[in-house]
Amino acid sequence: MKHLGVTRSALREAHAVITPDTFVRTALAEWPGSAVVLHIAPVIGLGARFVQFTAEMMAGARARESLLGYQRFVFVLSGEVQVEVDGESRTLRESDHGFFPAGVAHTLEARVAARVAVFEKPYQGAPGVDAPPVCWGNERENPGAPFEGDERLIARKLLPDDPRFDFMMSTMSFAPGATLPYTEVHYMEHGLLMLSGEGLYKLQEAYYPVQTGDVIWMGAHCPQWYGALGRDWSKYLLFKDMNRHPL
Ligand code: UGY
Ligand code: MN
Repeated sequence: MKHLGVTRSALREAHAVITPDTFVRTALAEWPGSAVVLHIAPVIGLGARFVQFTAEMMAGARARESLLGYQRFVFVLSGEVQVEVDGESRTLRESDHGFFPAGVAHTLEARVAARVAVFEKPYQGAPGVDAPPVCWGNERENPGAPFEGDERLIARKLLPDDPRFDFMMSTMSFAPGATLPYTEVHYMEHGLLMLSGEGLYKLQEAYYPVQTGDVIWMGAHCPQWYGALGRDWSKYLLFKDMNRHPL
């Protein structure tokens, strides 16, 4: 697939599929010593209101909070990361995740080489709504719930479902052959990372085979549907803006 410029990566006005053969490593001031693959940025297609990147941290690499004050969600894909925040110290391993509200100082230090999925967004406050707290969790310990009653499609919410948060992170796990119940169209955006398995994603009018490691951006109102293929469950990590009036 890498030869002659052939790739599954595709960019349209309201969606993108970005496959690992096309990843380009760059650097961010907050992540010295880490290679950063910045998958989704506001300049994509019709525009995104968040960023999604993968930080590839060498052992000993140290990162700090967003210098521009953005809130941040991190999900450890591999390795071990020591987090310091508010005088608390925690070791995050595979499938552990953490949320840091806007402006909260913290550090992330790779104890061994680590890969971390990161999502950042400017916080959108709302009158009378308190700021969200620091949160932790482990995706594998999260029991989740059937999505729209389908036992073969399990949704796990990785943040509290509460109006202090202006976005939700979740995983969606599909048994082979399970599908989203219908083609969704919604004003909220998604950033997606395929954590395991394979399937077929419908985005606008196109169908894409997708597999572990692929990233998808779905812009506002992008028609979207997924069906799982292969012999094993597939799972993706999903960002979605939530809880705020769009005007
Ligand atoms: O809830 C959602 O928006 C989710 N089901 N979308 C998706 O998986 N593309
Ligand atoms: Mn959706």
